[in-house]
Amino acid sequence: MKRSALEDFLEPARVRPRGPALPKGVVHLPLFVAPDEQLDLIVGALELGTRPRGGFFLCNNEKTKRMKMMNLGRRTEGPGCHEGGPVPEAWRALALRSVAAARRLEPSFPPMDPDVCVVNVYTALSKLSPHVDVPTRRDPGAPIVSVSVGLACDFVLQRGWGKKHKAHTVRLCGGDALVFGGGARGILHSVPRVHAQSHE
Ligand SMILES: O=C(O)CCC(=O)C(=O)O
Repeated sequence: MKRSALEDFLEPARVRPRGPALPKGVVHLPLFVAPDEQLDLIVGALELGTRPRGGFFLCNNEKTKRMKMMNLGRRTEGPGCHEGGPVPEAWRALALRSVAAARRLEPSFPPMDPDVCVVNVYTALSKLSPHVDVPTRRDPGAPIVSVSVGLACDFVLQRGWGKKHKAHTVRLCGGDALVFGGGARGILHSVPRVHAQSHE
């Protein structure tokens, strides 16, 4: 697909009012990724994702509904290995830049080495149930960076299971980054809704 045709997938940059406060350790960076860099991400993901081995696979189970996923990075050998290959250098640089920007608001974020990456392709029918991304013993507070390209979604964060823990919903639009780490590294998170009409 031509790069110019992919421009239709980009969200027009809109300045949004600041949303409600997020839990400590979670930083939303609206419009952090410029349109050109978003296109690079799509092109790169399509190239890697459509390889015969190690590319996108369909995930549809009790946690993840109707989503294409691709795993890249660290576990390329041994038990639990996958064949995706390393995280592209430009993506690593973007993750590091996001953490550096987030650290201005949340200086406690520990350093991280972005050596593992999941690419999720959502449609309007996709959903990701509440879950915790298990931290490694080596870097228990190392931040996670989520970068959005394309349609907007609701991203929900909650300190624990059950109603006594307030659910914080942040609307992520194309070009946004969300960083969570330190004491919030083990926060529950989910994507209950993708906004199909968000381009209009
Ligand atoms: O798509 C996202 O940013 C969330 C992904 C996620 O939580 C996961 O894949 O475990």
